[in-house]
Amino acid sequence: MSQALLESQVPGLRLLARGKVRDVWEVDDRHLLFVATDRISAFDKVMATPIPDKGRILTGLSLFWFDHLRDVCPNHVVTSDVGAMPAEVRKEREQLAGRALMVRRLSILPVESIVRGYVAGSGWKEYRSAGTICGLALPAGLQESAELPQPLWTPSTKAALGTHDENISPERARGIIGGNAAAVERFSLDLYRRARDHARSRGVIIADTKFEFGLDPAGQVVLADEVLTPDSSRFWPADRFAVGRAQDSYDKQYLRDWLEEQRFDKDGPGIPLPPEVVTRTRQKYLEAYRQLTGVEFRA
Ligand code: Q0Z
Repeated sequence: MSQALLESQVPGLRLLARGKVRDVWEVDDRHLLFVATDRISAFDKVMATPIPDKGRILTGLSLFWFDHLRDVCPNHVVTSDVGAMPAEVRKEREQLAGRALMVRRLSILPVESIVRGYVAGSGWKEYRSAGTICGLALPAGLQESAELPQPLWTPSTKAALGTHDENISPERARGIIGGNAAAVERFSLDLYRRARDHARSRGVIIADTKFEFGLDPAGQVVLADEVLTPDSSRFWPADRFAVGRAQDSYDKQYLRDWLEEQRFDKDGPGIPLPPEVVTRTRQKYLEAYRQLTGVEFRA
Protein backbone atom coordinates (compact mmCIF):
# COMPACT_ATOMS: atom_id res chain seq x y z
CA MET A 1 0.00 0.00 0.00
CA SER A 2 1.45 3.36 -0.98
CA GLN A 3 1.36 6.40 1.30
CA ALA A 4 -2.08 7.88 2.03
CA LEU A 5 -2.53 11.41 0.71
CA LEU A 6 -4.15 14.19 2.77
CA GLU A 7 -3.29 17.08 0.43
CA SER A 8 -1.90 17.02 -3.11
CA GLN A 9 1.15 19.14 -3.95
CA VAL A 10 2.05 19.75 -7.59
CA PRO A 11 4.99 22.17 -7.96
CA GLY A 12 4.69 24.13 -11.19
CA LEU A 13 0.88 23.98 -11.34
CA ARG A 14 -1.47 26.55 -9.83
CA LEU A 15 -3.99 25.34 -7.24
CA LEU A 16 -7.50 26.32 -8.34
CA ALA A 17 -9.54 24.80 -5.51
CA ARG A 18 -9.39 22.49 -2.55
CA GLY A 19 -12.74 20.90 -1.82
CA LYS A 20 -13.49 18.77 1.22
CA VAL A 21 -11.86 15.71 -0.36
CA ARG A 22 -10.61 16.74 -3.82
CA ASP A 23 -8.07 19.22 -5.15
CA VAL A 24 -8.19 20.92 -8.56
CA TRP A 25 -5.02 22.19 -10.32
CA GLU A 26 -4.68 24.26 -13.47
CA VAL A 27 -2.79 22.45 -16.25
CA ASP A 28 -3.26 24.98 -19.07
CA ASP A 29 -5.99 27.22 -20.46
CA ARG A 30 -7.97 24.18 -21.66
CA HIS A 31 -7.16 21.48 -19.06
CA LEU A 32 -7.31 20.84 -15.32
CA LEU A 33 -5.93 18.15 -13.03
CA PHE A 34 -8.64 16.72 -10.82
CA VAL A 35 -7.14 14.94 -7.78
CA ALA A 36 -9.02 12.66 -5.38
CA THR A 37 -7.19 12.72 -2.04
CA ASP A 38 -7.63 10.19 0.78
CA ARG A 39 -9.45 12.73 2.94
CA ILE A 40 -12.81 11.61 4.32
CA SER A 41 -15.64 13.78 5.56
CA ALA A 42 -18.50 12.89 7.85
CA PHE A 43 -21.18 15.18 9.25
CA ASP A 44 -19.69 17.79 6.87
CA LYS A 45 -16.30 17.75 8.63
CA VAL A 46 -13.03 16.50 7.15
CA MET A 47 -11.42 13.99 9.51
CA ALA A 48 -7.80 14.40 10.62
CA THR A 49 -6.82 10.90 9.43
CA PRO A 50 -6.89 9.82 5.76
CA ILE A 51 -8.34 6.52 4.49
CA PRO A 52 -5.50 4.86 2.52
CA ASP A 53 -6.43 4.25 -1.16
CA LYS A 54 -9.79 6.03 -0.86
CA GLY A 55 -8.89 8.53 -3.59
CA ARG A 56 -7.68 5.79 -5.94
CA ILE A 57 -10.69 3.57 -5.27
CA LEU A 58 -13.11 6.43 -5.97
CA THR A 59 -11.18 7.51 -9.08
CA GLY A 60 -11.28 3.92 -10.35
CA LEU A 61 -15.00 3.72 -9.72
CA SER A 62 -15.62 7.07 -11.38
CA LEU A 63 -13.62 5.93 -14.45
CA PHE A 64 -15.66 2.72 -14.57
CA TRP A 65 -18.86 4.78 -14.71
CA PHE A 66 -17.52 7.34 -17.22
CA ASP A 67 -16.80 4.41 -19.51
CA HIS A 68 -20.07 2.59 -18.80
CA LEU A 69 -22.04 5.80 -19.42
CA ARG A 70 -19.99 7.11 -22.33
CA ASP A 71 -22.80 6.86 -24.87
CA VAL A 72 -25.34 8.69 -22.65
CA CYS A 73 -23.49 12.01 -22.75
CA PRO A 74 -20.00 13.45 -23.27
CA ASN A 75 -17.74 13.69 -20.17
CA HIS A 76 -14.73 15.78 -19.19
CA VAL A 77 -12.09 13.01 -18.92
CA VAL A 78 -9.05 13.38 -21.17
CA THR A 79 -6.79 10.76 -19.57
CA SER A 80 -6.06 8.97 -16.30
CA ASP A 81 -2.61 7.92 -17.58
CA VAL A 82 -0.06 10.01 -15.70
CA GLY A 83 2.48 9.10 -18.39
CA ALA A 84 0.37 11.03 -20.90
CA MET A 85 0.16 14.13 -18.68
CA PRO A 86 2.48 17.17 -18.60
CA ALA A 87 5.97 16.91 -17.04
CA GLU A 88 4.93 18.65 -13.78
CA VAL A 89 2.40 15.85 -13.22
CA ARG A 90 4.71 13.03 -14.37
CA LYS A 91 7.26 14.17 -11.76
CA GLU A 92 4.64 13.43 -9.09
CA ARG A 93 3.67 10.01 -10.44
CA GLU A 94 4.10 8.29 -7.05
CA GLN A 95 1.66 10.74 -5.46
CA LEU A 96 -0.81 11.09 -8.33
CA ALA A 97 -1.05 7.81 -10.27
CA GLY A 98 -4.55 6.37 -10.06
CA ARG A 99 -6.02 9.38 -8.27
CA ALA A 100 -5.52 12.17 -10.83
CA LEU A 101 -7.59 12.79 -13.93
CA MET A 102 -6.64 15.26 -16.60
CA VAL A 103 -9.94 16.82 -17.63
CA ARG A 104 -11.22 19.34 -20.13
CA ARG A 105 -11.65 22.75 -18.57
CA LEU A 106 -15.34 23.60 -18.74
CA SER A 107 -17.54 26.43 -17.68
CA ILE A 108 -19.22 24.70 -14.72
CA LEU A 109 -22.99 25.20 -14.50
CA PRO A 110 -23.87 26.51 -11.01
CA VAL A 111 -26.54 23.89 -10.30
CA GLU A 112 -26.07 20.52 -8.59
CA SER A 113 -28.01 17.97 -10.61
CA ILE A 114 -29.49 15.47 -8.17
CA VAL A 115 -31.54 12.43 -9.17
CA ARG A 116 -33.54 10.52 -6.57
CA GLY A 117 -34.87 7.03 -7.21
CA TYR A 118 -35.84 6.25 -3.61
CA VAL A 119 -37.38 8.06 -0.64
CA ALA A 120 -34.37 8.78 1.57
CA GLY A 121 -32.68 11.41 3.71
CA SER A 122 -34.14 14.90 3.43
CA GLY A 123 -36.57 13.54 0.80
CA TRP A 124 -38.16 11.24 3.39
CA LYS A 125 -38.37 14.08 5.94
CA GLU A 126 -40.14 16.35 3.46
CA TYR A 127 -42.45 13.59 2.20
CA ARG A 128 -43.49 12.69 5.76
CA SER A 129 -44.32 16.29 6.63
CA ALA A 130 -45.67 17.60 3.30
CA GLY A 131 -46.27 14.68 0.92
CA THR A 132 -43.73 16.17 -1.50
CA ILE A 133 -40.02 15.81 -2.35
CA CYS A 134 -38.40 19.09 -3.33
CA GLY A 135 -41.90 20.44 -3.82
CA LEU A 136 -42.87 17.73 -6.33
CA ALA A 137 -46.17 16.00 -5.51
CA LEU A 138 -46.00 12.25 -4.94
CA PRO A 139 -48.53 9.49 -4.39
CA ALA A 140 -49.76 9.00 -0.81
CA GLY A 141 -48.62 6.01 1.24
CA LEU A 142 -44.92 5.79 0.31
CA GLN A 143 -42.78 4.29 3.07
CA GLU A 144 -39.27 5.28 4.06
CA SER A 145 -36.70 3.96 1.50
CA ALA A 146 -39.44 3.02 -1.00
CA GLU A 147 -38.57 3.16 -4.69
CA LEU A 148 -40.24 6.17 -6.34
CA PRO A 149 -42.69 5.54 -9.20
CA GLN A 150 -40.09 7.26 -11.40
CA PRO A 151 -36.75 8.93 -10.70
CA LEU A 152 -37.01 12.62 -9.82
CA TRP A 153 -34.69 15.40 -10.97
CA THR A 154 -34.25 17.62 -7.90
CA PRO A 155 -31.66 20.31 -8.66
CA SER A 156 -29.99 22.34 -5.92
CA THR A 157 -27.73 25.36 -5.80
CA LYS A 158 -24.21 25.26 -4.48
CA ALA A 159 -24.40 27.11 -1.19
CA ALA A 160 -21.70 29.36 0.23
CA LEU A 161 -18.91 27.57 2.14
CA GLY A 162 -20.08 26.22 5.51
CA THR A 163 -23.77 26.17 4.55
CA HIS A 164 -25.88 23.44 2.98
CA ASP A 165 -26.91 23.28 -0.67
CA GLU A 166 -30.42 24.60 -1.22
CA ASN A 167 -33.02 22.62 -3.14
CA ILE A 168 -34.55 24.58 -5.99
CA SER A 169 -37.47 23.95 -8.32
CA PRO A 170 -36.79 22.88 -11.91
CA GLU A 171 -38.26 26.29 -12.88
CA ARG A 172 -35.63 28.10 -10.81
CA ALA A 173 -32.92 25.86 -12.26
CA ARG A 174 -34.10 27.01 -15.69
CA GLY A 175 -33.83 30.60 -14.43
CA ILE A 176 -30.18 30.01 -13.44
CA ILE A 177 -28.86 27.87 -16.30
CA GLY A 178 -31.41 28.80 -18.95
CA GLY A 179 -31.83 26.61 -22.00
CA ASN A 180 -29.14 24.19 -20.76
CA ALA A 181 -31.49 22.98 -18.02
CA ALA A 182 -33.31 20.68 -20.44
CA ALA A 183 -30.11 18.86 -21.45
CA VAL A 184 -28.93 18.68 -17.83
CA GLU A 185 -32.26 17.16 -16.73
CA ARG A 186 -32.41 14.68 -19.61
CA PHE A 187 -28.75 13.60 -19.23
CA SER A 188 -29.11 13.27 -15.46
CA LEU A 189 -32.20 11.05 -15.65
CA ASP A 190 -30.69 8.92 -18.46
CA LEU A 191 -27.40 8.55 -16.55
CA TYR A 192 -29.23 7.58 -13.37
CA ARG A 193 -31.43 4.97 -15.07
CA ARG A 194 -28.46 3.37 -16.81
CA ALA A 195 -26.36 3.29 -13.66
CA ARG A 196 -29.31 2.09 -11.55
CA ASP A 197 -29.92 -0.86 -13.89
CA HIS A 198 -26.24 -1.83 -13.89
CA ALA A 199 -25.98 -1.52 -10.10
CA ARG A 200 -29.20 -3.49 -9.57
CA SER A 201 -27.77 -6.36 -11.65
CA ARG A 202 -24.79 -6.36 -9.25
CA GLY A 203 -26.84 -6.27 -6.05
CA VAL A 204 -26.53 -2.56 -5.31
CA ILE A 205 -29.30 0.00 -5.00
CA ILE A 206 -28.45 3.57 -6.03
CA ALA A 207 -30.92 5.53 -3.92
CA ASP A 208 -29.81 8.91 -5.25
CA THR A 209 -26.85 10.65 -6.82
CA LYS A 210 -25.47 14.05 -7.68
CA PHE A 211 -24.00 15.08 -11.03
CA GLU A 212 -22.19 18.23 -12.12
CA PHE A 213 -22.10 19.51 -15.67
CA GLY A 214 -20.21 22.16 -17.57
CA LEU A 215 -20.20 23.71 -21.01
CA ASP A 216 -17.40 23.08 -23.49
CA PRO A 217 -16.18 25.88 -25.77
CA ALA A 218 -18.86 24.90 -28.34
CA GLY A 219 -21.57 25.28 -25.69
CA GLN A 220 -22.22 21.54 -25.38
CA VAL A 221 -23.28 20.17 -21.99
CA VAL A 222 -20.55 17.86 -20.63
CA LEU A 223 -20.56 15.62 -17.53
CA ALA A 224 -17.86 16.77 -15.08
CA ASP A 225 -16.54 16.07 -11.59
CA GLU A 226 -16.62 12.50 -10.24
CA VAL A 227 -19.60 10.28 -10.88
CA LEU A 228 -21.53 7.67 -8.93
CA THR A 229 -19.08 7.22 -6.09
CA PRO A 230 -20.10 6.67 -2.46
CA ASP A 231 -19.20 10.34 -1.87
CA SER A 232 -21.70 11.59 -4.45
CA SER A 233 -24.38 8.90 -4.08
CA ARG A 234 -26.35 6.83 -1.60
CA PHE A 235 -25.57 3.15 -2.26
CA TRP A 236 -27.45 0.42 -0.40
CA PRO A 237 -26.59 -3.30 -0.48
CA ALA A 238 -29.69 -4.93 -2.03
CA ASP A 239 -29.44 -8.05 0.15
CA ARG A 240 -29.97 -6.02 3.33
CA PHE A 241 -32.65 -3.75 1.88
CA ALA A 242 -36.03 -3.53 3.54
CA VAL A 243 -38.62 -0.83 2.96
CA GLY A 244 -40.09 1.08 5.93
CA ARG A 245 -36.81 1.92 7.69
CA ALA A 246 -33.56 3.80 7.12
CA GLN A 247 -30.87 1.77 5.27
CA ASP A 248 -27.23 1.20 6.10
CA SER A 249 -25.12 3.03 3.55
CA TYR A 250 -22.13 1.16 2.10
CA ASP A 251 -19.29 3.27 3.15
CA LYS A 252 -19.48 5.83 5.90
CA GLN A 253 -22.08 4.27 8.18
CA TYR A 254 -19.39 2.58 10.27
CA LEU A 255 -17.51 5.88 10.66
CA ARG A 256 -20.70 7.81 11.42
CA ASP A 257 -21.75 5.26 14.05
CA TRP A 258 -18.29 5.39 15.64
CA LEU A 259 -18.36 9.21 15.69
CA GLU A 260 -21.78 9.14 17.37
CA GLU A 261 -20.43 6.69 19.99
CA GLN A 262 -17.55 9.10 20.67
CA ARG A 263 -20.18 11.85 21.10
CA PHE A 264 -18.41 13.63 18.21
CA ASP A 265 -19.07 17.39 18.32
CA LYS A 266 -20.67 18.11 14.92
CA ASP A 267 -19.94 21.82 15.40
CA GLY A 268 -16.25 21.15 16.07
CA PRO A 269 -13.34 20.13 13.81
CA GLY A 270 -12.67 16.69 12.29
CA ILE A 271 -10.85 14.31 14.64
CA PRO A 272 -8.18 11.59 14.35
CA LEU A 273 -9.50 8.11 13.60
CA PRO A 274 -8.22 4.92 15.26
CA PRO A 275 -6.71 2.14 13.07
CA GLU A 276 -9.79 -0.10 13.37
CA VAL A 277 -12.09 2.63 12.02
CA VAL A 278 -9.66 3.43 9.18
CA THR A 279 -9.34 -0.25 8.18
CA ARG A 280 -13.07 -1.01 8.37
CA THR A 281 -13.96 2.13 6.40
CA ARG A 282 -11.35 1.30 3.74
CA GLN A 283 -12.86 -2.19 3.46
CA LYS A 284 -16.28 -0.63 2.82
CA TYR A 285 -14.95 1.43 -0.10
CA LEU A 286 -13.22 -1.66 -1.52
CA GLU A 287 -16.46 -3.61 -1.17
CA ALA A 288 -18.47 -0.94 -3.02
CA TYR A 289 -15.86 -0.93 -5.81
CA ARG A 290 -15.89 -4.72 -6.19
CA GLN A 291 -19.64 -4.96 -5.98
CA LEU A 292 -20.22 -2.32 -8.67
CA THR A 293 -17.39 -3.12 -11.09
CA GLY A 294 -17.29 -6.91 -10.62
CA VAL A 295 -13.52 -6.88 -10.09
CA GLU A 296 -11.19 -6.49 -7.12
CA PHE A 297 -9.59 -3.06 -6.72
CA ARG A 298 -5.82 -3.16 -7.33
CA ALA A 299 -3.71 -0.15 -6.40
C1 Q0Z B 1 -15.01 21.70 -10.66
C2 Q0Z B 1 -14.59 21.25 -7.31
C3 Q0Z B 1 -12.93 21.43 -5.59
C4 Q0Z B 1 -13.57 19.33 -6.36
C5 Q0Z B 1 -13.50 23.26 -10.73
N1 Q0Z B 1 -13.85 19.99 -15.87
C6 Q0Z B 1 -13.86 21.10 -15.10
N2 Q0Z B 1 -13.74 22.31 -15.67
C7 Q0Z B 1 -13.74 23.42 -14.93
N3 Q0Z B 1 -13.86 23.43 -13.61
C8 Q0Z B 1 -14.01 22.26 -12.96
C9 Q0Z B 1 -14.00 21.04 -13.69
CL1 Q0Z B 1 -14.16 19.53 -12.94
C10 Q0Z B 1 -14.17 22.35 -11.51
N4 Q0Z B 1 -14.83 22.19 -9.45
C11 Q0Z B 1 -15.54 21.83 -8.26
C12 Q0Z B 1 -13.82 22.03 -6.48
C13 Q0Z B 1 -12.83 20.09 -5.52
C14 Q0Z B 1 -14.45 19.91 -7.25
F1 Q0Z B 1 -12.17 22.16 -4.79
N5 Q0Z B 1 -13.90 23.14 -9.46
